[in-house]
Amino acid sequence: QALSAALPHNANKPAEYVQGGQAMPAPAGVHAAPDNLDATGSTITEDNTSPKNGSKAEPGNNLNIVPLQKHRIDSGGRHITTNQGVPVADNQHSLRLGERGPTLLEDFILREKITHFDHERIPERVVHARGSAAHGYFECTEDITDLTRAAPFAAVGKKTPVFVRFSTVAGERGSADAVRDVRGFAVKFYTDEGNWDLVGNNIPVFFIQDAMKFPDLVHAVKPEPHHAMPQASSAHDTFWDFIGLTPESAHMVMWQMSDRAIPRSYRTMQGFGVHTFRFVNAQGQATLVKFHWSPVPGTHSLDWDEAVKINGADPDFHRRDLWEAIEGGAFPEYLLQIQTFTEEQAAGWSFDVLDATKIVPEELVPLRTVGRMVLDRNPDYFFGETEQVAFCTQHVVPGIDFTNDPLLQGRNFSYLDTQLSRLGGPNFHLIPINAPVAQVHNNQRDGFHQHGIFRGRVAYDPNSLAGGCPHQAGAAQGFTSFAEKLLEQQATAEPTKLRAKPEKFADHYTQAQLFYASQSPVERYHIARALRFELTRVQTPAIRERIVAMLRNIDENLATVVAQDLGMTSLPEPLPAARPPVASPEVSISPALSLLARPGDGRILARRVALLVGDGVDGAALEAVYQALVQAGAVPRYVGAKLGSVQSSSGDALPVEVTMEAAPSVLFDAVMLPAGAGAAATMAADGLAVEFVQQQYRHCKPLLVPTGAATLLQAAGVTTLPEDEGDPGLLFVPDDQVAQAGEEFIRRIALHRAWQRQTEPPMV
Ligand code: HDD
Repeated sequence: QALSAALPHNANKPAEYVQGGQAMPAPAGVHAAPDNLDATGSTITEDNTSPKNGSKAEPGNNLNIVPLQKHRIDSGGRHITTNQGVPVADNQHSLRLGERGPTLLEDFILREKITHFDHERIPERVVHARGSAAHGYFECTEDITDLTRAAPFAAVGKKTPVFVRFSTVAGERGSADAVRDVRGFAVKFYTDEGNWDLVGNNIPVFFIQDAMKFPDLVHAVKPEPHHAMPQASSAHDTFWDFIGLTPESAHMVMWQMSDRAIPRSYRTMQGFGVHTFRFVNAQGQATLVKFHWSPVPGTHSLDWDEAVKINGADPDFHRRDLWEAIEGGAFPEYLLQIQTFTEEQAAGWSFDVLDATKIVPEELVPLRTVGRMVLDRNPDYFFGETEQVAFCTQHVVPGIDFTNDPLLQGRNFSYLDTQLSRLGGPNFHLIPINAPVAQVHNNQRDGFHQHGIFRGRVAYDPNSLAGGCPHQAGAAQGFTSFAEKLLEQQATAEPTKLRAKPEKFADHYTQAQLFYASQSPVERYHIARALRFELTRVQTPAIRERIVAMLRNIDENLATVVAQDLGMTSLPEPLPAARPPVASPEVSISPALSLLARPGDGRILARRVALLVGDGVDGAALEAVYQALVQAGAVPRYVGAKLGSVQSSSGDALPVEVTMEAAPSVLFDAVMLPAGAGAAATMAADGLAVEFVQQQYRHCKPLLVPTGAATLLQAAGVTTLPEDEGDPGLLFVPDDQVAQAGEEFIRRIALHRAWQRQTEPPMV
């Protein structure tokens, strides 16, 4: 019973999850499925047709990407055919001259099959190759039509379908998920006025200020070209060489060394548009805007020691988490928050809003929530959707416009360009996942893999032969670039062609200082530890020293700690700063920059909880805690030494769902030690169980400890119990009260981690 309650549920794919002909109900507390879903789920029928061919997507009623439906293929009940639709009688044997003779060239079935296979790889993305994606919708929750005419914000309650791809940056397509890296957060809005791609990251700033440097940055962080190592890691000489010689990266490096770079889940990280963009309203008035995605479950990260081990235990950790959360109905949800300001306001600030290495502190311009995004459907086909989706920063819609941020301007060239080689030509917009919901009409023709069958003899504009169609939309309906006037001071210094940047860009340290100063003590410790790890792997002492010299411009204490950790006997001189930090910045402490500032909504949806079991456990107590966790939307698992079942103290069989060997400690967010002194004593003699508890403790996770299980805790080396010092992650419960402990355990799990437990070196 317990198991069936936890079975995967996805209201958007009723065809896959039916019981007795009925879609399974969503567990309590999760989002209800959108109400206008296509009842056929993922199953294609012959009469599925695409509204794209005929009608325009109805404004405000484009919740589902209905056009994708016609491309979904189910082969249930069908026979194999060739790509020409010819039924294949035998798919096991090639055509040969006698049983022991040569294979015949005539075998077109074999040749077609092998040829297709030989060509089934495409180039991986040059960066962000490793990623995972999901469908969902964006819902506008506040009227901002005074700021923008962009279609997703046309009315409160309007829903726009989205496809979101999360990624790491440096690793190759098959690399591990839990590496220390920036995460991509790319959102494609299928608006009824065309596609808008907001191609952001989980960090609000970037390493460089000008797109001109991007190939160098990427070459520095990717595996070194002579031996192609290391994979998916910035901990090597070329990366830190580049950083030490590129002081504008100082602010970003603080973020990258923080726990932001090892998120617990794609569901628990923020997203940022990074650049300053422009909103334009129906009257043509513009406002500058920064975009933030804030996860409803809060911002949570891993511990580095844990992340390293996860990459061995489950390299697909984040991909699996996203997939399972959606299948289980715990739909990832983010608020869209904006910061808006005028050119004049921005001109008065000590930093330049065109500089992608700077944030606009929330204390200076507060966040305003204008919408929410819910991811409620997994892709059907990884390659067809997640791999072939093509995000381009230049995909904007009326109401959204660019600024002159030199990084953004360069990106606007790069993304379309890269798709040409990645997806094989200029028609990648016809690949179903990239095709807009809005109709496409223009005079662009031909190219590899053209799908359209254009009618008529006119493919030019202006024309009279087709009545002038398709015709220009005009400023009221069509996209018009904002008629930007350069600010007075820029306009008077007569514009000339030059390769240079504005003066404020030269301040590289004020906001790096702001970030570091705003971190909690444990976050600062983790930054120092990350720098130690990365620089210890750097082989060239001069590169390490240059980084410490850079750190001295950020925080003297941080520089000292890192230098000591690297065995340096003296501190190098600080790097010369191109411009001294701002004497009195607008904001010098920003609590919002700490991960702890966003603890979440207190729910523990999709959190994985291990309940250790062995012979003699108190089955009734376990079952009660298990059910409480299921009710809270978590994913409990009975974890034991071997599959099968254990015998509870009352003689019942309790299923072992996973083993400690196949699903070690790092794959769980919390653990309940065995309820029952006998079971605990047996486990105390099992190295795997001891290690399981030890690592839960070391990684600061919540532990529910029935008093009878103290032996196992001690065997794990947890001898000085910090319960008296208020460790909120340690919950001791008398053996006879375990059955009632579920609720309290859930509260502790919602706190995520008891970081105060961490010692240097680790206590266990
Ligand atoms: Fe980029 C992919 C985010 C700077 C050039 N980038 C890519 C993706 C994300 C970002 C999330 C993966 C999209 C997906 O899931 O398919 N990139 C950023 C952010 C940046 C940034 C937030 C700084 C603010 N990127 C940047 C610059 C350039 C590029 C300055 C080039 C001048 N990025 C690319 C690319 C990629 C890409 C080469 C590789 C694959 C792709 O575009 O589709 O064009």
